[in-house]
Amino acid sequence: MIWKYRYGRPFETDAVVEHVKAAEGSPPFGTVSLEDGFRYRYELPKDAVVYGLGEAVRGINKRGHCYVSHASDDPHHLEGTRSLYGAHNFIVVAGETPFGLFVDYPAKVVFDIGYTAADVLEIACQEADLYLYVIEGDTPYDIVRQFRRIIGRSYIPPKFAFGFGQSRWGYKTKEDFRQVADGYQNNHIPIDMIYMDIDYMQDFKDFTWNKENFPDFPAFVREMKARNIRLIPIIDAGVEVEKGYPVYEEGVENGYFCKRADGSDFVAAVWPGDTHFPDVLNPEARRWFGGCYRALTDQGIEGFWNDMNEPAIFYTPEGVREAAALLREYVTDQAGTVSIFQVREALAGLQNDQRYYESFYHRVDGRMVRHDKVHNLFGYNMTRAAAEGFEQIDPDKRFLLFSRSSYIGMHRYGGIWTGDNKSWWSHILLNLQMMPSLNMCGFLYAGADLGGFGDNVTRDLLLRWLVLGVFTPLMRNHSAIDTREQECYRFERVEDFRHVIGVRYRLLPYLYSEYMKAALSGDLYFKPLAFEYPEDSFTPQVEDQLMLGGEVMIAPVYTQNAKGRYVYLPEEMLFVKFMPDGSIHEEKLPPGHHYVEIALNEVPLFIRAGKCIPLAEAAESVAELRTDSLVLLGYSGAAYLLYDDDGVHKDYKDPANRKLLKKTS
Ligand code: MIG
Repeated sequence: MIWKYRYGRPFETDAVVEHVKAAEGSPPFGTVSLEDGFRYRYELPKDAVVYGLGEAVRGINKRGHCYVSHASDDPHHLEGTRSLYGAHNFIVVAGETPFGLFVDYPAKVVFDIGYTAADVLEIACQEADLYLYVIEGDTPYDIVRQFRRIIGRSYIPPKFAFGFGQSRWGYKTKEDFRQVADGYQNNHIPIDMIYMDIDYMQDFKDFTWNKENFPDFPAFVREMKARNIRLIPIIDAGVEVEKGYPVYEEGVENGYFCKRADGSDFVAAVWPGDTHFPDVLNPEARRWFGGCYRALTDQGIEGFWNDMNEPAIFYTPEGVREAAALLREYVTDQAGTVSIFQVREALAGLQNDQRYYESFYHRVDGRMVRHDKVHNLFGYNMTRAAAEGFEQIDPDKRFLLFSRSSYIGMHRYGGIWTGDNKSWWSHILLNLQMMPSLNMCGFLYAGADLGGFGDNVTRDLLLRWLVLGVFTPLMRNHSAIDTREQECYRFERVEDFRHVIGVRYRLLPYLYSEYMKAALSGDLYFKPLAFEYPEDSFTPQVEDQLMLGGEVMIAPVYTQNAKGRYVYLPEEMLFVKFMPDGSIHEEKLPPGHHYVEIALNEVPLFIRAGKCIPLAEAAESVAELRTDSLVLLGYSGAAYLLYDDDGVHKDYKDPANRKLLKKTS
């Protein structure tokens, strides 16, 4: 059962695509006050778990802190961080009578989940112009599936996107990329993608490439593709202000950029210096910006990542002028009324100053809408622009696409990566805990920067993190410029990396099959244990294990110097370890708590009682993966429904895509 309440004049975000009849009166759970903006309040039952919020810090159970939906470019994902890049306003309160809430409101929303008062949930936003969806169901899992149905089918990437990808901020020339390709392939570490960060561009201009470093770009794209490697370029939100640059000229001429109050094009400085933001909330401008991706797809490019689309702003000319005036005053100020601390604040505060977001506008249905009122929709609509562009470029073909900033609704157009994490052990756990929450909000194609983006990686950290990454749909090693080099072949005993990533490819038919089944039926790929075992009163406490698809449980090691870990089994399971010598360790474990040993170079997983999973032979790329020689791993007598397709086109309904496999021995 779903109730839809309308308050004031909501902005149409297109997050929900299925018709839901408007409800009258007040919600069946909690109370709403419209006295001071919008305020929703609900008394939390003592042991109720609160799920959801997608991209956010802390545990799978969100209870006990305060979160703010406000797309933010923040590279410090700390316990106290309230806002990350995405705004995913869906939660499930899993008390005796479970229910879900979706706050469809595109500006800042505060979720106080037992922070101010331990047993009170309070959701607030500044203006009472929104839709509130209330979903009732038998279980939290059922509620999530109902929600997923109304927000529409999740994005489906091409199959190559389930391979392993290497990225680093700083790769610049053809030779840099060749070195990465060689580093992997000469060491026989599987790889399918190399990501191109901002340095491939001509002076950081979107939809260009550096002519000196890539004198024949399409030839280079072909060269890599012949090696089964796709190049995946980044696209930033800001378009450089430069006379003669076609994207700039077209945008200005047609009024496709965001405006200041006086109607002039808003200027924000990002990597290229001054830029304009494409007004992706305006359908016409969105169509235009989406069409720009053709400049690269025409060269053979088949995938992109959209960055800086909160949108991030280093500074604006107005901001700099103000800070400079303060500094000048400080220097000449005899009376000493301006302190050095004020100056420091002003300079540090130049980046992503809230005031910038209140000083530019979108044109929506002929009306000017101030950006901060719809802030959380920018990354969503930039990514929607790209996806709608691909639909024009080649409607039969799937493109790889993921974004840094997002809002629910974007899950239909692309995936996400979780932004600038760090090479910290705690961020492996954070990665794990975010995955089911993201899935609940529709984001199935997701992953973190494996090995960590900021800070310096160590070999053991990278290996342990990759073992989690084996299971995340997006499996990408990415790191920041000026950090320790993090490509797998940089470390001692590369055979361990070959093995761990190799296991990803052996499991790929299963992972792909489970992904597709989840996407096509609005289900979860990753689930908290409590969703599968609702009768088990211990499962709500499990914060470091996940169910994957219908057959598997994962429990990676995420602490340094550990030789293994404790794991909780709600039922008997087959404990499987992929050993570095290629053998597979199998051991039936009874329900309960166990300590399992897991060496750095072993990949563990658990198969549920009575189930089995398909396993391929090792391959070095998705293209080389053989699906005609699958073996089944797990309980004898078990059956597995395999989904497979060509990984390129969109004929998902073809009955030939589904095959029942039976494990006889
Ligand atoms: O200001 O393009 O999150 O993945 O490497 C930093 C450079 C801009 C932020 C992205 C990161 C990327 C980096 N970008």
